[in-house]
Amino acid sequence: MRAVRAAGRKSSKPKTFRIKVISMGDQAVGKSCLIKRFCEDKFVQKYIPTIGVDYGVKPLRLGEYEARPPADAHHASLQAGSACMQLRVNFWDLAGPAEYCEVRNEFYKDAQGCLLVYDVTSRASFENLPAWLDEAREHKADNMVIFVAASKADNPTRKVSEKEGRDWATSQVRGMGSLLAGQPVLTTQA
Ligand SMILES: Nc1nc2c(ncn2[C@@H]2O[C@H](COP(=O)(O)OP(=O)(O)O)[C@@H](O)[C@H]2O)c(=O)[nH]1
Ligand SMILES: [Mg+2]
Repeated sequence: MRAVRAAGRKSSKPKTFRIKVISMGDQAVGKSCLIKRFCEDKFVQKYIPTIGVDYGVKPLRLGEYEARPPADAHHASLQAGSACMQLRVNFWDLAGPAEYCEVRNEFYKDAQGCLLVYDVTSRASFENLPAWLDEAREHKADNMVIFVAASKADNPTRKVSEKEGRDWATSQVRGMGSLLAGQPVLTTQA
C-alpha cells in the first residue's frame, strides 16, 4: 500500500525536460541579444563580445508560447499534450570568431537545437552560413534541429532580402533532411 501511494505521488509530479540549444553565426550578428531577450527580456545596445561561451536558461511550460497566435493544428496539438510538461531550455551561446573554434567544438555533439543567426544588414554574415553548417557537421552535430534567424530586422539598411533568406533556408531543408526545422527562417529583432 505504501509502495502504491509512493508511486502515485511520484507520477503526479511534473517532469522537467532539459533541452540543449546552441547559437551559431558570425561575430556581432545578434546571437547573445536574441538569447538575452528570450531568457531575461532585456536588450543591450552596447556591444559586449562573448568570450568563448555564455549561458542562458529559460524555464518554460510547453504550450506557453504556442498559446499565442498563429494557432494552427501543430500548435494546438502541442497545447493538448502540455498539461504537465515543464521545459528547461539551456542555451549555450557560442562566440563567433575563428579563434573560438575549439571552444565551440565541445558543444556541437550533444546539442538538440541551434539558432543559426545572420544579420540582415550584413551580406557577409549571410554568405557565411554554409561555413557554419560545415563546422557543425564536421563536429558531429547530428541530432540538432536548426532554426535560421534573420536578425536586426528593425534596421532599414537591409543587405539580404527576406525572400533570399527564406530561399536559402528552404534549399538547405531539402539538402539536409531533418536537420533544418520545418519553418526555416525566423525574422527577429532583439
Ligand atoms: N538594431 C538592432 N541591433 C541589434 C539587434 N540585436 C543585436 N543588436 C546589436 O548588435 C550588436 C551585437 O549583438 P550581440 O548579440 O552581442 O552579437 P553576437 O556577437 O552575435 O552575440 C550589439 O551592439 C547589439 O546591440 C537587433 O535586433 N536590432
Ligand atoms: Mg555573443
